[in-house]
Amino acid sequence: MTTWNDETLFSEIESLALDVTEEQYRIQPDLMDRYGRAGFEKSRRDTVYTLNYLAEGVLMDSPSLFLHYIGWLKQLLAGYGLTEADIRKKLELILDRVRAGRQGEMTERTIHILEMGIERTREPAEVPPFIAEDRLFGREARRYLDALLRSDRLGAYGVVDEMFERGETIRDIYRYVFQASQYEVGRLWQTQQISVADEHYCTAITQSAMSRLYAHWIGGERPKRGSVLVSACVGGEMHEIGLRMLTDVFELEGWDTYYMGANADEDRLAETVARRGADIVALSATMTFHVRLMKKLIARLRADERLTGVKIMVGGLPFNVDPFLWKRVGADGYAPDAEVALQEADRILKERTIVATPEEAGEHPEAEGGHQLGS
Ligand code: B12
Repeated sequence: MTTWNDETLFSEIESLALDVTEEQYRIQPDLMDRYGRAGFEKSRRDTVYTLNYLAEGVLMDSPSLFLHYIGWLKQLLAGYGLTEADIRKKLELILDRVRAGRQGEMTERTIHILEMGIERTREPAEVPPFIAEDRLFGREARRYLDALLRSDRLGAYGVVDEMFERGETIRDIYRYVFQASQYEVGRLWQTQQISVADEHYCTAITQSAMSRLYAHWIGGERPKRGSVLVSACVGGEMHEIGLRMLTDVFELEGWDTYYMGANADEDRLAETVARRGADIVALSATMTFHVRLMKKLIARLRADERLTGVKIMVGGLPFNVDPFLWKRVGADGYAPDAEVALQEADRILKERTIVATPEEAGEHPEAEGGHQLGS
């Protein structure tokens, strides 16, 4: 039996997942009848995810990261006919192995978080819709998403054009139409109301709708505030639209921004931050199992003597789940969305001005301003 202890927190995940899945299929042979060999493989893969979320919750001392995942898993698996008792059984089998390998503080924490996870399976896990017609721009968001879901690209563009022509701001279109519809697309995928292909299609059209809007504002008149933002997703992270929206909102507000997109290379990021003379680096992670990479990346940036005085802001799903997580990864600030991020950036920069040495507070002569996409 593979066990779990302080040293093997991550290294044994694959074999532990196999062991637990085999045991569950032995105890519940009906699972093989219902889902076959392919179902077994999916279950093993899900267990790898479960253990990664667990390990991340343990390392970050953040039970809520794991508890949020259990709620999400419960809703996801319900679509496949798996019950909360099935999830509980899996967690109990993991708990047995953690207890068997018991040693040290991390193991204690793991047991505690797992026990809470087992309780969490008993609670409701419904995610309410992200679009409601009685919310601000709710009708537009509804029409936009409906167009996407019937593969009507021009219809979706039409909703955006209509809003833009009647004077709604790009910031509002991003927030109330694009962000809301992306969240709703995620919910529809999770509850098996749409396929992965549908989700990819909706996302691609939203990316193109954002790009179409650039023609209206990139390169045009805008306020200039002389602050520089470099933004990137932590290594392995593919979710980049939220960070792109945030970067655009900063650009609209007069920042010079440099967007490095998904899956950023650490050395290139550090190099870019130094070369652009960034005031703030915005780092994004959506998948919880990237949080420890975020912590490592921040430590790496802090250790770079070219980057003294550069401030680091973080965001993305796990930081919204645990609003204190940003402190634990060593960031200077966090915001739940692009709008709040603007205020948070001001707060961070004000704080820097108060404590900065004269050199740190100075201008960045080498900074090359201007909004640039891609890396
Ligand atoms: C599109 C999408 C994808 C696309 C991403 C394409 C792209 N170019 O970005 C692809 C297909 C790659 C993808 C893959 C996966 N995805 Co996905 N994806 C989504 C989806 C539907 C939309 C993401 C999005 O555009 N959101 C809209 C933006 C505007 O919102 P946001 O990211 O939250 O950003 C805002 C704030 O968080 C904040 N913010 C973000 N970054 C930062 C940074 C700073 C510094 C600050 C201050 C603020 C900040 O400001 C942003 C703007 O307001 C979400 C659903 C969701 N709820 O987000 C699922 C979702 C995130 N995906 C999910 C999953 C499970 C996956 C996969 C594991 C699926 C799989 N089995 O392969 C993979 C993992 C890939 C990886 N390793 O990264 C789950 C995650 C669940 C969980 N509990 O962790 C979600 C929530 C779907 C769901 N409801 O189940 N996905």
